[in-house]
Amino acid sequence: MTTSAVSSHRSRYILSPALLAVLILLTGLAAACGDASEDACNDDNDCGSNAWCNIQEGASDGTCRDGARPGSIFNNAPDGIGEDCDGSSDCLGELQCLAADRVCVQLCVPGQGDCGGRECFGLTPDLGYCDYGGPRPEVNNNVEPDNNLQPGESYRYVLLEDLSEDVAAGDTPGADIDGVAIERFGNDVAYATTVEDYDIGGANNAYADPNELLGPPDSGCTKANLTALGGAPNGGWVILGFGDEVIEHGDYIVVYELGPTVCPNQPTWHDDEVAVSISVSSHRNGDWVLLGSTGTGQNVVVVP
Ligand SMILES: [Ca+2]
Ligand SMILES: [Ca+2]
Ligand SMILES: [Ca+2]
Repeated sequence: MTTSAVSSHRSRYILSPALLAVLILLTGLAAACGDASEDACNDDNDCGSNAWCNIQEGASDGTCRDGARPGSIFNNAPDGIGEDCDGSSDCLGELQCLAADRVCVQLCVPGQGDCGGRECFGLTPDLGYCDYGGPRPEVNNNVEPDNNLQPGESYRYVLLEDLSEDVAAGDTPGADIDGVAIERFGNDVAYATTVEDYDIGGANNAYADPNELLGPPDSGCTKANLTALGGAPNGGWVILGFGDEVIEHGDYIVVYELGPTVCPNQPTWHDDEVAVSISVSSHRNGDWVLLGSTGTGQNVVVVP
């Protein structure tokens, strides 16, 4: 990667961890408080994390509407919920394939009551999925990670789940990730060394090799040496290992997702939202602990 790209990455870590945490919190609040109603849009990415783009049939653009995109399950496709899937193309209507369980689910916004009386299991504060009658999800966003550890166990694996609906973005559908780091006291102490499991899709995805996620970021903020996860509708998840390095309380997980946050020299790129979980296990159905998600203006999550 180029020297200038290195300095743009490194300059972010002059911030103290405490200040960075505050900035992350403020970024989240700003997103939560934003009112996207009536903003012009071409797709959901134009409307932020808690709104959707309403385009009338035959029109080329539309207006943002707050909240989750209305699902179609209550009027025409109820039998798709809970069915097995490998990617969201296997699911009916606007149902999405939940990577952790490989079943079709309806997305929802926690607390908005948009699951028709069923519970909305939150993946992030702004996004979740409606209870589909299966086993309680193993991704738990309400625990202290350290409380989940048995004696002798350590968190060693990171699960990234693409939350982006940006699947029509040419040959890089979904989140565009150069590398993943464990950061401690302002330094990247380890980069991913192994791809344990993955589901990366997208019919036109020219960047589907998950090995591009390994090692230090090397894209130089160009369209190279990256993995496009494919977007949530195409599966879009990967489990990475870090060799002997363990993930500790107070660490940051840094996702080098190629967008304006990581690459200020690319203001037209998108920051794509990615859910980040950790586990002691490399198994896809392991006991994953959701740390949070990256997205607009933010490419790190904190290990509490
Ligand atoms: Ca992309
Ligand atoms: Ca790379
Ligand atoms: Ca991106």
